[in-house]
Amino acid sequence: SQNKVYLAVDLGAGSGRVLAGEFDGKHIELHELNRFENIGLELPSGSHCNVPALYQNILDGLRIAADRYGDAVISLGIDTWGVDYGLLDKDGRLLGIPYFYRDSRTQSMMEKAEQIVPKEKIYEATGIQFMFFNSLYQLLSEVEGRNSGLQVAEDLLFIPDLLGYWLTGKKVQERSIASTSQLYNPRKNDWDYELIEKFGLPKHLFKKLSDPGHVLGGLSEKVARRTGLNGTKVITVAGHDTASAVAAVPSQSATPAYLSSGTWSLLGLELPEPVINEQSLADGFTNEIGVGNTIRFLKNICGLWLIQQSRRYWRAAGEDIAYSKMAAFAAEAEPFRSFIDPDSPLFVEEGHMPEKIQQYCKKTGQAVPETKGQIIRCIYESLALRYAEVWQKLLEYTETPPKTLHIVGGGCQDKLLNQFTANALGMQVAACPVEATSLGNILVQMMNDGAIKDLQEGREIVLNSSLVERYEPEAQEAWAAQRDRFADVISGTARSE
Ligand code: LFR
Repeated sequence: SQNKVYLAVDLGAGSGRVLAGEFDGKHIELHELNRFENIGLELPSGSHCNVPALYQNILDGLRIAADRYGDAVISLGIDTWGVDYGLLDKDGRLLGIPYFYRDSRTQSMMEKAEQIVPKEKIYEATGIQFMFFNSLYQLLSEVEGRNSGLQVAEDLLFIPDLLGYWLTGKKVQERSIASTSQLYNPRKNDWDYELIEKFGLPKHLFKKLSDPGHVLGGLSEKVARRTGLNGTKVITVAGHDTASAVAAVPSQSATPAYLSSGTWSLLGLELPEPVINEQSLADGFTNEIGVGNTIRFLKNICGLWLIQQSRRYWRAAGEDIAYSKMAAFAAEAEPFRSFIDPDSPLFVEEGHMPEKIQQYCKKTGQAVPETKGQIIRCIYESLALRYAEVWQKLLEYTETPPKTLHIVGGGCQDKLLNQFTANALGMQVAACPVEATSLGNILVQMMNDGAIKDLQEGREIVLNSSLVERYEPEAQEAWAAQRDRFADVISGTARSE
C-alpha cells in the first residue's frame, strides 16, 4: 500500500521550509518541498516579520506536496520560533504587521515590568528565563505606547496559530508556543491571569489553550482549491520550534539531555515537572512546555548567530564563505587563543560581529583575533566552553545524569563544534537529526493519526531513521584547564541572563 505522508511547516527566525515526511511503517524519510528565507521588514514603525510572504511560501510548498503525493497526504502541522504574535480584530483581520522579536520597542520594558511586579514574582509564576524579547515585554510596550491595535484586538495569535488560522479559519492558542510568552503558568497549566491583569493586558486575549496533537480543522475551501490538497487536516503540533525539536530527540533516557543548535543554542533537560526556585532563577533556567506537557528545562545561549552574523559581515565585504569553509579556517587556527562570552549584551544586536569580537578580546586584555580562522575558532571554543558551564549547572537538577548529549538541528552538521562540545563537557555527544524540528512536528501528527502510540515510539523511529554520529571527549586535560581560563575571562564582564 501507499506510504502515508505528513507535511511539516517549520519556520525559523532566519529561514523556513515545508517538508514531507513519508512513513513506511518503520522509518520516516524527509523530502524538502520548499525552502525560503525569512526576511524581516524594516519599516518606519520598526522591525517587522513578513508573515504574508511566509504564508505565500507555505502555500507554494503545499501545492508541490499536492502534485507529488496527492491523496497520500494525511495532515500538516506548523511550528515557528517563539514569542512573536499577531493581533486580530473582531472579524479576524490582522491588526498591523507583526513585529520581529529583535525589534527595539522592548527596550527598557524588562525594567518597567519589574517595577510593576518584582522579578522573583514573575519567575515564580512563569518559570521563564528573562529575555528582553518575551511576548510579555512586547505586549507591555504596546500598553505603554497605547497601541491602537491592542485596544481593539479580539484575538492574539502566536505565529503558528496565526498561520493555522489562515489555512483553516480556526483560531486556537497552542500551549507550547503560549509558554514562551512569559505569561503562562506551568504549575496551573494555564495563563497566569494575575500577571496578565497586573500588566494591564486585555484578559479576553488569553483564551482556553489547546494541546499539541488535536485536529485544528480542514484546509479552507479557498486554500484547498489554491493548493490542490483535498482532505488534508491541519493538526496543532507543538507550535514552538524548540518544543518540536526536543520531541524528536532520539533518546531513551528518563531525562533526555539535548542541545538544539541553530541561531540559538538551547541547552537543557526534558523534565516531568517544572523546577522553579531561587536557584533556577539565579541560574537563569527556563521552563517551557513540550509535547505531553513535559518541561523543557533549558537555557537560551547565543548560538550560531555569532557565526551567521560573521559570515554576513564578510559577505558584505565581498567574500562569500560557505559554513564548511568557515569550519576549515577554524580547524587550522591556533587553539585557545582568546575567548568571548557568547551571551554578552554586546553580541545581541545585528551587525559588525567580527569587529565586536575583537573589541571584546581587547577590552578583556586577551590576544585580539585577526584572521578569519582566529575569529571563528574563538567563537567555536567559546560556545563549547559556555555549553560546559551551563551543563555543570544543569547537572545539579537531575539525580540521573544522562550519559549522552544529543545535538539536534542545523548546527549538528558542524563536526568541529560537535567535537569541541564533547571535549568541553567531557561526555559523549550524539549528533542528529538535522531536521529534528520537522520530525517532532511530524511525530505529533502521527500520534493524532494513530500511526504511533506515543512519543517514546516516535523517538525510536527517529533513531531508526537517522544516522547518529557519536563523538567521544578528547584532550581532556587541556580542555579542563581552559574551562577555568574561560570562567576567569568572562567573569569580568556583564552578561544578559
Ligand atoms: C529558537 C527559538 C527559541 C526562542 C527564540 C526566540 O528558534 O524559538 O526557543 O527563545 O527562538 O523566539
